[in-house]
Amino acid sequence: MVDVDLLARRLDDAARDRRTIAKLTDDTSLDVPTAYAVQRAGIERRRVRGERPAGVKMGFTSRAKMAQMGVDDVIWGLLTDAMLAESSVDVSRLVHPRIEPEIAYLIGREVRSVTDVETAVTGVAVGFEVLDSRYRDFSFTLPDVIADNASAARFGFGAWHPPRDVSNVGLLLEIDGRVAQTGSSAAILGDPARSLRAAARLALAAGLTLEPGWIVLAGSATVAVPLPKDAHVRVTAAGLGSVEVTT
Ligand code: OOG
Repeated sequence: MVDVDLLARRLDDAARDRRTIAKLTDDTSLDVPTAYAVQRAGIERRRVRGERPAGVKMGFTSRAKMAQMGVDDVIWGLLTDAMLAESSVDVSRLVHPRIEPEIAYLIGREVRSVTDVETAVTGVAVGFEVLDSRYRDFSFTLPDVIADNASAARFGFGAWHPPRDVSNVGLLLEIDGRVAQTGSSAAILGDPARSLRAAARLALAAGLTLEPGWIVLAGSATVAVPLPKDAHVRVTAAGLGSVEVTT
């Protein structure tokens, strides 16, 4: 029997102590459903500390990311209010942070079915996600990264715009005025709206509903790049403006 709470504690302690650990699968045989149980137990620990759920993040929704991490299935994780970075990210609290450009959706009302999700969206924005794997060298298998809440660490987004077609918008990630990555939202499952529907489907299957005020991060269109200290980052999406963050 896998001790789900023990594994969740290993990951949670590593994040709080800012250190990496060996992959859980090095000494435990972990399947995908059990890995999600570990993820949920980790979120529960955060909830007990007073963090509140703030949305859902999708992962490995683009080929670039799948190839970067050697993993080939869409995954998801939960965002909490403590992960929201308004204008700065304190990288000294993270181990080996990386940043990636994203499309963010704002959920306006409870989503009770997958077909319901697009009409429940009240805003779309350019966003970013800061990843920080709790595993040594950012190296993991699919169950490991699921258990680790899909490497979620921090996230942010720009101004909300009325819902619109974002199936092919140009994305630009700049660090200190230099282009770090460029891509198209079309890299996200062909259309980030597919990722949004997948988020609703996965949440419902796990007995969760997307709630009003929740954010859905559709996943990166590009590889993630190291997020250095004392950096100024700008992510721009054509027609959606920019979001900036300093470290
Ligand atoms: C896992 C998270 C992947 C994305 O956008 O594909 C992800 C990782 O790469 O550490 O969030």
